[in-house]
Amino acid sequence: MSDIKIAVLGVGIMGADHVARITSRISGAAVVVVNDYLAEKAETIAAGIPDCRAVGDPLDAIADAQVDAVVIASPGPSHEKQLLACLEHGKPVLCEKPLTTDAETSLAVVKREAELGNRLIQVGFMRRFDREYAQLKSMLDAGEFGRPLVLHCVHRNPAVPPTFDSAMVVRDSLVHEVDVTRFLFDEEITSIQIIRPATNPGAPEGIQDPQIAIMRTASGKHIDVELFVTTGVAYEVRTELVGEKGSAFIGLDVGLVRKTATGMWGGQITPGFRERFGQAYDTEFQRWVDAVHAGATTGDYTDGPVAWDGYAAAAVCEAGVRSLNSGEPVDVRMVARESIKGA
Ligand code: ISE
Repeated sequence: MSDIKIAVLGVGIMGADHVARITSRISGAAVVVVNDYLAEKAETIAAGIPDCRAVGDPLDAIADAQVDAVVIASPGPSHEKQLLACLEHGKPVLCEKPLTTDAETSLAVVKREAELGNRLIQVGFMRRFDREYAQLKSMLDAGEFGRPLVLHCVHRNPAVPPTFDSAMVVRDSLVHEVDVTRFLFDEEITSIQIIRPATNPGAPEGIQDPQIAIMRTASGKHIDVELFVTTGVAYEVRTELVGEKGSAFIGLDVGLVRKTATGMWGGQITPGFRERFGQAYDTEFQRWVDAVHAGATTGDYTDGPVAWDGYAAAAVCEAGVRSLNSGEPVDVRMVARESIKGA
């Protein structure tokens, strides 16, 4: 079977990482086109890959006759236009979160995909492919904890880019726990409250950090999340699930533990999400490429979270940002999935 020829749009930290992943760690695909708003960056990356070109306009890259499938790793505000172009050209696409920047435009993308018939859009919620999350999900589905009741989560970053603001803590970081909740519990989140504790004196001026999110699902399950994105220490993502017959904890992330003659014991911290979720990204991409190969016969070019999951996450985050401003619990406004045939 010949390789799927991929265009990668956006070669910042994540996009460049995906180029390296497709080129050297997964099988069945090759990067043939790269695009970035910084043309020089795209040209440098293309020059390092055999038979790869830099293309200046992302819409030309999508339309390119040589391109079979697209990876969108460009900034969120470009996603809507690029996704719609992928749909119009019938090209399968793996889109980094967010699907689009708001629920309304995400819904428009969901509807357009449904109208056209084929399932072409997969969203890059990579935690679903992490070994520990996947194991937790299968144990939960096998009934090992009985009915799940509560999820306690911690999401800490050592630092964030200077452009980060309080709403981005919700849209960029909490969005992963939103997806994890929907993935584990198989139900929608119906309300969210963001609590603003005393802020970290070390956080950049004006950013509310830490934040505590409290969410509730349709059947009344409780989720709490500590978000703290300027700890100055390590990348830490932990999740504890509590059910009627037991609990489980993932994300200890300890690796090798050593003891030294100084009387200390310990290991190494994980610096960032690329290290913590490297295996998850590799698995996500391999499964997506395999699904794209299979899609010609099935009409489904995805194996993971789809456009609907991107829309649902956007709707929860939108309510989260409203709560961040008011301090009150806010109900999530979403259309019913059944109201869109094929969503
Ligand atoms: C970042 O954008 C990500 O997507 C990471 O997975 C997340 O952990 C981090 O908090 C975000 O800033």
